[in-house]
Amino acid sequence: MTRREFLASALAAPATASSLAGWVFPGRDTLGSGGRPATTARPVPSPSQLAWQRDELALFLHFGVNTFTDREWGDGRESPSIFNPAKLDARQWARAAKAAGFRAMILTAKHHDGFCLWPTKTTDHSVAGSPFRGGHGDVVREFVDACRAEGLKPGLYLSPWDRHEPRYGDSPAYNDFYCDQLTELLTRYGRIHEVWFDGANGEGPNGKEQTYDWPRVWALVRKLQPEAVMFSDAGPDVRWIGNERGTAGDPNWSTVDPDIVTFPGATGPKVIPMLQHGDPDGVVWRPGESDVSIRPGWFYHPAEDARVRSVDDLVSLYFSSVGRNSKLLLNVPPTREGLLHDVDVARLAGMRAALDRLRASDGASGARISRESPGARPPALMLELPREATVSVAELREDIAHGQVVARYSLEGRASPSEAWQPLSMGTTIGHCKLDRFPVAPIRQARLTILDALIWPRPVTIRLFEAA
Ligand code: FUL
Repeated sequence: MTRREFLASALAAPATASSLAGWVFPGRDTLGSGGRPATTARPVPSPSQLAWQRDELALFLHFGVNTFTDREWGDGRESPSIFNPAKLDARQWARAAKAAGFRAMILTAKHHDGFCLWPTKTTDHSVAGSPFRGGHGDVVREFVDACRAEGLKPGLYLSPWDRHEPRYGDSPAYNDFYCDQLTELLTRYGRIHEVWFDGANGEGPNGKEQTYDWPRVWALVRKLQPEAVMFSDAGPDVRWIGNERGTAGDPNWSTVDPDIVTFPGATGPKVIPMLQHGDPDGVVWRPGESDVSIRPGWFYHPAEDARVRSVDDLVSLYFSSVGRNSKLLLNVPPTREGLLHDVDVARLAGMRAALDRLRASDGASGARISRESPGARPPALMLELPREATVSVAELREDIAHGQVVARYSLEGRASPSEAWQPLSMGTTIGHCKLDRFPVAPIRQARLTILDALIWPRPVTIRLFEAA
């Protein structure tokens, strides 16, 4: 069946000073949220944050000694001699990612076991002590080169928690060690686009206690790679979405109150809600990244070859992450050979094909767009399709370069002007991308109404698709 896409771009309402006068969205005491006047500047993304979000899809690669021990968390006592991915081909990873429409890849340069995938001067616990490429290998180098060769942006994960390094727990000494490792990674390999700080710590009550120096770490990254975004529970540039299921909150604001989650691994009753939903009144722009694995584990386990997510499942992940104003960081772990598994590669390709089919246009996208009535309050937008269509997916986008403001909307459709409007979907936030699925409805006209917004909304882009 053909999938048709309608309605390229549409205007919700102009944001002029005069159009703001006298209009208050229901439930807001002024046009600004939380009592702020509408003219108060709201947070907007930095150029790096904007580019990061527009990439929409990044591939996560968990790879290391766990790949060879069949574990998820190594204990740091693994011998480097077990690391020998005989057919490692980072170009194969990059080609699969690119073909599936991913724009970035993030590699675990070091996981909690402390084993380093690059020949570091900071420890012997690295590829330099392994049989890989005769002890002269550098997985980080091959990864970065492969990214560049395929036009993908490289990112690196450097686990703060380190179960091998004896200095872990001697806070100042380990912080020096950790910053030395970061310095190597951020000075040897050219531009790195994302630095990933994990919040996990499984030391337990009698374990080692390490106090990280996050201000120092973040300042070091800023100095060495000013255009990289830093990920952690606490950002500072992009935040963890609060679960590892690939599901962003609804609503999902890209702004947060920075006083709720102040360091990676922070706990407290307000932490997960803030990560999941953000805060419309938050003073910091810190969009959410949804990390999830294509398999049950983060690392490759042969026993999970039959448990790779289906194409439908991957498409659902796209809807619940990218389609909720988040970014999808999908983990696809290399095998012991150093290759992405055929099944995983096929599922990635299937996901791409399904998303392309969804978005494919048959040339029927010449819908007319009109304001329902000039100066409509609340702002509404009417769309005239060139013919009747059975739509079941809507894609809405705010231009987040100017911030995020829509708090609630409704989408309706009808087959002819003489009929009553029927609800298609209701939603809260839109942000960079909002995807709604709804029961197939034959319509000729559609109407988007912005029911609530922090300030008067700028143009919203609408597209309607036939999903099946
Ligand atoms: C978690 C880690 O403990 C997992 O092993 C994995 O790296 C995941 C992405 O983050 O906190």
